[in-house]
Amino acid sequence: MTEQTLLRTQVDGDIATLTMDRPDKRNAVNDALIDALDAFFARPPDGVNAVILCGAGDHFCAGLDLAEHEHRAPIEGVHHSRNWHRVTELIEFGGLPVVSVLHGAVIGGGLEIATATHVRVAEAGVRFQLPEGRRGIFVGGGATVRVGRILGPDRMREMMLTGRSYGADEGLALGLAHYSVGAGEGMALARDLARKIADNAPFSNYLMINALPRVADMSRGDGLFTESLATAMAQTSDGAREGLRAFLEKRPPRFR
Ligand code: 1HE
Repeated sequence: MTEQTLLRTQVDGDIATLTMDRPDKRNAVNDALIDALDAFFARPPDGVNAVILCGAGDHFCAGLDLAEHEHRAPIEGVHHSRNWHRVTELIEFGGLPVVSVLHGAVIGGGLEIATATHVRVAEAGVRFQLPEGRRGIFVGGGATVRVGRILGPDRMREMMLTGRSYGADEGLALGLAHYSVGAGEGMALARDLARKIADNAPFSNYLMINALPRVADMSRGDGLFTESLATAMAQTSDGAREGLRAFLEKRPPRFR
């Protein structure tokens, strides 16, 4: 199967919808699928300003393809995990805002991919779970950092030790999701949110995506200084000129 068929890409105006399309395997992520995500986010089509990421069939993603997870030497395991880190960092920090529609299994590596996206819409029936303990493995696609920072290490540890799963409303309360909607309602909301985000000034979006989590990693003083640099860059950009002019002229801004 080619990369294109594992990850279906549909571009509608300035919004791209990516569908992980391996429903017979619950969209489990094999090397070809991670390569297809890599290829899209490394070189997104020109003119795309927001992305929607979803899964075909009844599940978002059942995580790492366990059938491909043959015995590896330790160094090969490091390379495999580092590749997931590279691709999930590209999703999170590549500069394109990503809205994910989460339904069914959002398990293991599926949750690691989901937490690299910026806006997460969870449908009723979703199942957030980290079952690595049951498989004799450990998270390797960024969960210690991303899920750990959302839930806190204490709650993440309990989640992993007991293999419990959280649903949409719990995920909303805990921060795994930003919206909880009924079954089948996620895509409509995702489109609406992607439209709003794509209508923002691109440089402002870039700063939100990149500056906020980096500032959270800094000391207070470094964070405040970085904020000043970011705001000065934004305020002197074409986007600021257009955004402020549009406000004064009582019309919607046109950034592109
Ligand atoms: C898979 C995978 C997979 C399904 N790798 N093949 N992730 C997990 O431990 C989750 C494993 N999957 C499940 O628990 C269940 O499949 C589901 C709850 C997601 C769905 O259940 P169900 O009853 O709808 O489907 P199923 O019958 O279990 O699976 C259908 C097929 O998908 C079946 O293949 P078939 O050839 O027998 O039809 C399954 O083998 C296949 N399948 N999930 C490979 N994950 C960067 S490190 C990340 C570490 C992790 O992600 S660990 C967590 C892995």
